[in-house]
Amino acid sequence: MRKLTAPNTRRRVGRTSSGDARPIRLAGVRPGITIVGVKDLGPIHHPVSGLIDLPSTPEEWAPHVLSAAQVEAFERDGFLLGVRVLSDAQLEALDAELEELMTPGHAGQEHFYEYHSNESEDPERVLFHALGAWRVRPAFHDVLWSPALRMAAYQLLGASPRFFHDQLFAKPARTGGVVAWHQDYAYWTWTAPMAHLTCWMALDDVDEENGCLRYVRGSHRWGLLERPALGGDMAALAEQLAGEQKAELGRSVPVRLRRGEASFHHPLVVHGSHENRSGRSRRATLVNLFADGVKSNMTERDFPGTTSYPRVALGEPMGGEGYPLLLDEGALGPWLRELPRVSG
Ligand SMILES: O=C(O)CCC(=O)C(=O)O
Repeated sequence: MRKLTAPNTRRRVGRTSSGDARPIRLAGVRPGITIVGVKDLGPIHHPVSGLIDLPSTPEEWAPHVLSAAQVEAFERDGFLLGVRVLSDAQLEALDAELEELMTPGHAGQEHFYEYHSNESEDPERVLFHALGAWRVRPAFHDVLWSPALRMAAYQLLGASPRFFHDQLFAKPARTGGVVAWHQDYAYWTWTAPMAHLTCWMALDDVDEENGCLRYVRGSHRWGLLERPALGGDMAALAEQLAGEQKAELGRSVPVRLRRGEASFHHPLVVHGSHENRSGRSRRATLVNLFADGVKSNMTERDFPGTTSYPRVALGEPMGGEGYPLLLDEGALGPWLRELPRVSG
């Protein structure tokens, strides 16, 4: 395990996989001495925090099932807004963990796939972006097993959902930066075929003032475009668009959500977000998923940055320790196939 250098000699408090606070072991007491990082939660494929209900019967799942109208809206628009996913207890735990995770040098930072304290290309702006929190702290680990997320993922993928990776995006009050217009699959072609989905969960109330996410309705039918730099020029993607598509970009839909609510989007839907000039922060956690059976398309020479993801050999199904199956259609029973879902 890679070790972190302790910034000072103070004892730090971390969380065990059961969610209890405990001191993180220090290998030394002087500045410059190493500390041993937190346990990697990645190999644990069940909730560990005590914050998650695990429904098993159709009756227990029922409150989390999307209606036929919601599934149709997703198919038509490429996104679905306003699904409550996170409980108050989860939100409280996530707040505490996120504050710690946003401090560079925190215990367990070595388990992130990517960690950018600031990915904004504008020196006046800040965009925190990190992938891998699920391996580092229990409440973020357990977000994957939130029942509303798992059921919506099944219905919107039309197949058993498998976890791909998570993301944290945080824009501080007043100085928060943009996320340039993009399509997610442009960064994910190292997994194929395209059968992916994103769940974007608000950790603050979000609206136009604090730089909420915005979707371009129907853009999931535009085909795959070149990927821009996420923290770069908001409008860079427009260079690839035809006139009517540019007009649609101008009519993008603001994703107004209450804290704890989520939106879901298709891997080709064009989305992005403006600066946060308000006095409120804008924090979010995302879970990216794909249908069970999606394969690794990763060759050695492509896709810089992907080497920090759990490795799956070219042509093999994405699975194993890094990619847990979140809902097994075969195991849950025939009632599941009667639910409204996109035709996979
Ligand atoms: O949070 C944002 O503004 C951007 C999110 C994003 O890029 C995504 O959902 O893929």
